[in-house]
Amino acid sequence: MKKRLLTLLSMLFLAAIVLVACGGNDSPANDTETDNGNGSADEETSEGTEEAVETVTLRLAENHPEDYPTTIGNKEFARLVEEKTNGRYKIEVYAGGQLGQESQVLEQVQLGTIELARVNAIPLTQFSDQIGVLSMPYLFDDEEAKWEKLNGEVGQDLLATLDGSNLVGLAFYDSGERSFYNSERPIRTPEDMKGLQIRVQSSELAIDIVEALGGSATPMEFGEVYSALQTGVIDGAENNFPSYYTTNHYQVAKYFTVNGYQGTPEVLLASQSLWDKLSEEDQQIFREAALESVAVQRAAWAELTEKAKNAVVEGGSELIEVDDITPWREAVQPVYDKYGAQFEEWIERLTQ
Ligand code: GTR
Repeated sequence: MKKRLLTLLSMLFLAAIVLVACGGNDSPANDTETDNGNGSADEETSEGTEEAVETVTLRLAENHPEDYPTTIGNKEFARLVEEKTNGRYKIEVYAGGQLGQESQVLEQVQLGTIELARVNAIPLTQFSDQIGVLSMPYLFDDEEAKWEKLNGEVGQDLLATLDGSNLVGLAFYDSGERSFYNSERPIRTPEDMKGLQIRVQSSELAIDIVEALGGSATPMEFGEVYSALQTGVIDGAENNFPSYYTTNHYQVAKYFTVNGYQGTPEVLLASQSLWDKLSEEDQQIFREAALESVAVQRAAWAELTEKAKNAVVEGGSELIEVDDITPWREAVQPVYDKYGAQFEEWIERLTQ
């Protein structure tokens, strides 16, 4: 009996030795590479330390040039994320539409092949039936009150309406007010819009607004507007002073009607697939960094708006000031008839 037990014990001992010898690679001590799969993981090991600090590099798509206010905001966001995560995350900003036009970028962010992007809120109306409230004509009349809301709880709740679309909204950036411009004639009242082919962003709401004002709406990518104006495919478009200036649209459509009909902001977005890979703490850091970058973006916005307004006038643009917006407000009433009920709760929360 004793002998049998001894034989059994020695067999077990031998088996244990064999197991240790073969299975060694699975031991965590040998696991030198930690791939958490977020973006491209360039492993940067700080020399001299035993632990490998991995830097995950993420791409952020931006369709404006390097020194445009949104790009300045993106870079501040990137700086803050890098600082707050002690270099675990590095965000590279691809300005000037290098990663594609806005709608392509949105698709890629949804797929997770681009991790971050700054886009305008209008194209997002395709993915949230609530966020369009921000593009309702003549909705805001107090800029600072608007920004208090957008930077606060209402803003975060509105961004959360993107849930389920594979997009995660982090913060809003300033985009001032949009007005109409064209190459044909000065527009003073909605009647003057009749018969004009006006480019809009891709959104049913944007089309509805132009049609309510009597124009013909042509959805088109931002990057195609300059040549469409130049060749006469369209007569006009609408945007804020900084975009009108930096795209050189003012050189091919000189009549700018200052009717600030829409105050749609910009949005800083993350892909859902990136988001799901971040720890809760890191998600918090990304949100905080996005919100903290808003002040820098808005300061740059105010500066460029002033500069752009002067520059387009110097460049030959004619600014048509609209003193009385009553006829414009009245003309967009059909838009309120169509969307008013849908947005009721948000209109209240944003404007009261
Ligand atoms: C700009 C905005 C861009 C783009 C563009 C457009 O104001 O910053 O992201 O949406 O308008 O009209 O397409």
